[in-house]
Amino acid sequence: MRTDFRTCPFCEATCGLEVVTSGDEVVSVRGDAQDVFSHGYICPKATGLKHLHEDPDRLRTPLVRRGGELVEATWAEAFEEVDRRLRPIIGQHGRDAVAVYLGNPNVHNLSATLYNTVWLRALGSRNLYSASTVDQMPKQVSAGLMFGTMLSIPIPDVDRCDHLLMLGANPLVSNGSLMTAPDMRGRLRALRERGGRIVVVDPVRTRTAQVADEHHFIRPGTDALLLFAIVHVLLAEDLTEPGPLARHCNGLDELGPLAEPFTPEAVAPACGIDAMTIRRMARELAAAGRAAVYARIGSCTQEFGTLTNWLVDVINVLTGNLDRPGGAMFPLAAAGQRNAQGTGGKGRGVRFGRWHSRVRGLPEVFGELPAACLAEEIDTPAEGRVRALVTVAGNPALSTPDAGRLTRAFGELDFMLCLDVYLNETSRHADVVLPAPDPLERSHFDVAFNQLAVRNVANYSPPVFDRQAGMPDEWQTMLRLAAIVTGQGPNADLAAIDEFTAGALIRMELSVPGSPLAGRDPDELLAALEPRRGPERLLDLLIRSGPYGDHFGARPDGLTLAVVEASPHGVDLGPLQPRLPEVLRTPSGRIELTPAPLVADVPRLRAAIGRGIDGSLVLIGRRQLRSNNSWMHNLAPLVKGRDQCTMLINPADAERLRLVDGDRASVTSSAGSVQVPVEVTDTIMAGVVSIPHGWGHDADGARLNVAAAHPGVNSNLLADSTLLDPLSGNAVLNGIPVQVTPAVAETPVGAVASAG
Ligand SMILES: Nc1nc2c(c(=O)[nH]1)N[C@H]1C(S)=C(S)[C@@H](COP(=O)(O)OP(=O)(O)OC[C@H]3O[C@@H](n4cnc5c(=O)[nH]c(N)nc54)[C@H](O)[C@@H]3O)O[C@H]1N2
Ligand SMILES: Nc1nc2c(c(=O)[nH]1)N[C@H]1C(S)=C(S)[C@@H](COP(=O)(O)OP(=O)(O)OC[C@H]3O[C@@H](n4cnc5c(=O)[nH]c(N)nc54)[C@H](O)[C@@H]3O)O[C@H]1N2
Ligand code: SF4
Ligand SMILES: [Mo]
Repeated sequence: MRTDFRTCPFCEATCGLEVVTSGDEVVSVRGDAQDVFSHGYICPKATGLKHLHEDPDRLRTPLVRRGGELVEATWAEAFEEVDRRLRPIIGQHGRDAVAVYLGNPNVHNLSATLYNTVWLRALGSRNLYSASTVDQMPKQVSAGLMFGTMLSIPIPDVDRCDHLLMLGANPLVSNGSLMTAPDMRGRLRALRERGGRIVVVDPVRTRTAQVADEHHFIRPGTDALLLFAIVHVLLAEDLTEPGPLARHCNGLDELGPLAEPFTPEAVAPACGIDAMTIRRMARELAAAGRAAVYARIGSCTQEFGTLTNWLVDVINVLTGNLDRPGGAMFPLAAAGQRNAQGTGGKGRGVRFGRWHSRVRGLPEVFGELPAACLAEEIDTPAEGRVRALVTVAGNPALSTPDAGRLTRAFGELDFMLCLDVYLNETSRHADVVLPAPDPLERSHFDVAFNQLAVRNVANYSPPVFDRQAGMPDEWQTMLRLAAIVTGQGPNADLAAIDEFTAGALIRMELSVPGSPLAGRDPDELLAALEPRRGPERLLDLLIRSGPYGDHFGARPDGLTLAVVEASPHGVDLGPLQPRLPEVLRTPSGRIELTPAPLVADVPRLRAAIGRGIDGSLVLIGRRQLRSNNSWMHNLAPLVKGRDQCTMLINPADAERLRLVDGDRASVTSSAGSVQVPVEVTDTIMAGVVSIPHGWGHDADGARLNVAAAHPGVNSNLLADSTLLDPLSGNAVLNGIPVQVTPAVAETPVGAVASAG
C-alpha cells in the first residue's frame, strides 16, 4: 500500500487528494486534510481518478484508420501515418489548411500548458480554435483591454468579502470558475457567518441561490443592462467611492454619459427585475464594507458577454473594491503569470483583429478564431479551406454550436488527428487517435489556475503510476508533432527539440525588461536546471524566475520546484495582496475604464433596452455535480441513478404547452431539434428552459459503453453558430430562442432530427 498526495486535475478548484494504491490498483481517493488550500474538501468527481484509471474503454494504444476502420497501431506506425498524411496537406495548401481545436482539459494538464505552444508555433496556422470561445473569452477580452493581459482577471476575495454579488455562476455545483476556491460551500457559509451577504442573479434558483441571502431571476442575456443600471445608480446617487483607485484609472468621467440611458426603470422590463430592486442592489453594494461582483459562464456565453464582464469590473472600481482585501483582487502565482513578469506597471496591452476568419471575416482574438466558425471554414469550398483538423483534449462535436454541421464537416476533411483518451463523438471521425497517460500516470502543477485562485498557493504532484510500456507522455507527443509539422519527420530526436525549447524559454525570460535574470548567462541557467527534462525543467525555470523564485541563487530563500516538491500538501504563499499599479500591462500604465472597442459596442446594448419579455421561450444550459462537460459520462459511479440530461421548465410554461413531468418534449431552434425528457420545476423562471451540455452519447463508432447506456441529447445541436458576442467571438449558448412542443410518441428519447 502506498499513499500519494496530489492535486485533482478535473476542475478549477484544485483540491488536494490522498490517493492510496496497491500495485496498479487504486484503493481509495480521499480529500487531503493537510492540503494548504482545500483542507480535505473534495467533490464526488474526485474518485473519477480511480474509475478513469480502470475504465476499459479508455484508450491505451493509438488507433489508425485502415480500410475505413480504426484499428490499433504502434506509436511508431501512428506517427508515421500522421507524417504521411499531414505533410502533403501543409506542402500543397499551406499551414493555415491545418486547423487546431484545443479543449478544456488542456488547461488542467501540465504537459499541454507548457508544450502546446511549442508545436502550435511550429505549425504556425492561423486556424486556431479552442473551448475558450465557448467559455470565458469575453472575460479575457475585457480584462485584457482594462488591465493589459488576458489573464489579468480580478478574482473575488471570497474569504474576506462581506458582500458578494454573483451573476451567471453556480459554484456549489461547478466548484467555482475563474475563481479557484476549493469548498465554495464552506467559504460562502463563512461569509454569511461573519455577517456578510450573498446575492445571486440567475434564471434558475440554483443550489448557490438557495444558500444565498437573496436570489433574483433574470431574463437570460440581460446582465449587461442590469449592471449598467447599477452603474447608473452609483453615479446618479453619488455613491461611487473609487478612493485611491481613481489615480490609476483612465475614463472615470466618461462613464456617466455612457450609463445615462440605462436607468433602472428603463432596463427593468427587459431584465425582469424591478427598478426598486436594482436601486437597492446598487445602494447595498456601495454601502457594504468589502464587496465584490463576480460573474461567470452565464455572463459570458451570451449576446453581450464582453460588455457584461467589463461592467462587473467597472462596478468593482466604482465601489472602491478593486484590488483591496475583501474585494476583487489580482492573484500572484508562482509560475507563468504574464502580468508578474519584469518591471510591470505598464506594457504592450492587447491587440485584436490581426487577421480574420476566411468565411465570415471574424477577427482573431488572442491568436484564436471563434469555435463557432470552425465548421464553415471546413465545409465552405474555395481557396484557403481547412483540409485537416487536429483536436487536442477537445470534444467539439458536443461542446460547440451547430454541432450537427460541424459533425458533418468532419467528413469533408482530408485528415483528422485527435489527441484524446476516448474514442468519442469527435475522435470517432479521426484518421489517427493518439491517447495520453491517465492523470495518475503524469505529473501535475496548476500553471493556469494558480493565476485565478483566491489564495496564492503552489502544489506539485509527481506521477503515482509509471506510464504503461510504450506510452509517451503528452508533451513528448506534442514535440513529435512539432517535428512532423516542421518536416523533421516522425523519428526526430526529441531530446534535442526539448533542449531547444528550454533554451528558447530561457532567452525569452531574459529578454523581458526588468527580468530578475537580466545579464545572466543562458547556458549557466540551462545547466542549473539539470538534470530535469520536459515540463519539470520548464516549470522549475518559471518558478525560479517568478515572483517568489530563488532567481537562480540570487535569492537563496526563494522558491524552486525542489522546494514545492518537498511539500506534498502544497506551499501556502498567503492571501491575495494589492497589486496596483505593478499588475498593469496597459500601454498607458493605467486601468482603462472605457476602452474604445467596448464603448463602441454600447449602442448595441442600448438598442436592447426596450426589449420586453414577449412570452417566447429561450434555452440556457447548466452544470451538474457528477458530470464534467462531455467527458466523464463513461464512469459508472458518476452517471448512476436518475437521467441527468433533462429539460427544466417552469410549471406555468409546462401547463401552457401541455407538458407533464417525465414527458418528452421536442425542442427546436434555428439550428436544429432534439427530444428530451421534461422536468417541471419552479426553480426555473417562466420563459426559460434549461438543458445541460455535454450529452448525446449515442453516436455510432464511439467506444463509450457506459455513456451509451444513458446518452442524453446534444444541446449544441440547438445552438446557432451565427449568434456571437462580436467583441470576443464567443458563442451565445445561453438565451437561444426555441420552440417547445410535446414530442411525438413513437420517436425514441435522444433521437435527433438536425436541421441546418
Ligand atoms: N451549450 C453549451 N455548450 C458548452 C458549454 C455550455 O455551458 N453550454 N460550456 C462550454 C465550456 S465552459 C467548455 S470548457 C467546453 C468544453 O469543451 P471541450 O473542451 O471541447 O469538451 P470536453 O467535454 O471538455 O472534452 C474534453 C476532451 O478531452 C479528452 N481528454 C480528457 N483528458 C485528456 C488528456 O489528458 N489528454 C487528452 N489528449 N485528452 C483528454 C476527453 O476524452 C474529451 O474528449 O464546452 C462548452 N460548451
Ligand atoms: N460539476 C461540474 N463542474 C464543472 C464543470 C462541469 O461540467 N461539471 N465544468 C467546468 C467548466 S469547463 C466551467 S467553464 C465552469 C463553469 O462554472 P459556472 O459558471 O459556475 O457554471 P454553471 O454551473 O453552469 O453556472 C452558470 C449559471 O449561469 C446561469 N445562467 C445562464 N444564462 C444566464 C444569463 O444570461 N444570466 C445569468 N445571470 N445567469 C445565467 C445558469 O442558470 C447557471 O446557473 O464549471 C467547471 N466545473
Ligand atoms: S471540486 Fe474539482 S478539483 Fe475538487 S475534487 Fe471535485 S473535481 Fe476535483
Ligand atoms: Mo469551461
